[in-house]
Amino acid sequence: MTSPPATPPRTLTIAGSDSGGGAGIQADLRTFFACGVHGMTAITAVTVQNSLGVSGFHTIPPEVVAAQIEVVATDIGVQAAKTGMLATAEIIEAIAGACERVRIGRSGDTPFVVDPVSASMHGDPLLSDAALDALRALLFPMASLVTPNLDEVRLLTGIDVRSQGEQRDAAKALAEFGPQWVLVKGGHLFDDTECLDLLYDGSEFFEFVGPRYDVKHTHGSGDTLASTITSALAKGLDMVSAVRAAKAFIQRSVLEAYPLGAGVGPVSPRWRLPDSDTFLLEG
Ligand code: PXL
Repeated sequence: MTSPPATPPRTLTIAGSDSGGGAGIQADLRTFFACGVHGMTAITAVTVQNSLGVSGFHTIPPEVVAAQIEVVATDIGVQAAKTGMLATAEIIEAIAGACERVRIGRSGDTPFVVDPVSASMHGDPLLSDAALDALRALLFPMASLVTPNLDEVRLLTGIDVRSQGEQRDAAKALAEFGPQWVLVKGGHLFDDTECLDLLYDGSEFFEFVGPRYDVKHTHGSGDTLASTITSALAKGLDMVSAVRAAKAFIQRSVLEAYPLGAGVGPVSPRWRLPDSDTFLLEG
């Protein structure tokens, strides 16, 4: 008799659903799968969305968001968690309470990646203005890592980053809110020929430089990066190694992005599954 497969590391995404399958929960789950971890979900909101943008969303009651976190953590266990679209201050308060109770985050023992998603790539808001305060005050101090892009940096700190020097200033300002690590993603510095992601632990900077790809289809790239880092942390990598591995993973996934609908298509981790095109056809 062969022994049953071992249980993989478990990861939890606390995020919104994208009906178009490009970003949010859907991007997180396929990234978790491609990274060899078991993905679980606490859904915060259901967006009405296609490749052209978000036309509306419906939020889940805060106590239901909290309950999703608590039931999976107490039964299945969580080796690392992440957040995406959180929508409202009330949902953020419920998440902070639930994560505290099940020891997700800095005061517990489970790494916690907070991706401060504020808007879709088309500019549709995914977080209320009132929720920015809750994000900074309640979730940032619990975070092992925060992963803002430059639009989110501007909303969170007021710093309008135009250069790599200002990227450092932003990292320092974000560290003041209490996360253990800050990753300021430079993807939106469109004039730079390279793409610098800057990691900071409050004293030391680590630079991750990659090529800037001129691609149209980048939907879900931030979610995919954060869920790859979460998967790597769940597997026991240290933060610098996790970010390095995730940067390589997202670069390849951006190159594999495909067109979808009339708008912007998603980045794709399908390259991790080499025979997925032919498997079902070979019989
Ligand atoms: O990529 C950020 C993001 C996260 N979560 C949801 C989204 C988006 C962007 O559109 O729709 C649900």
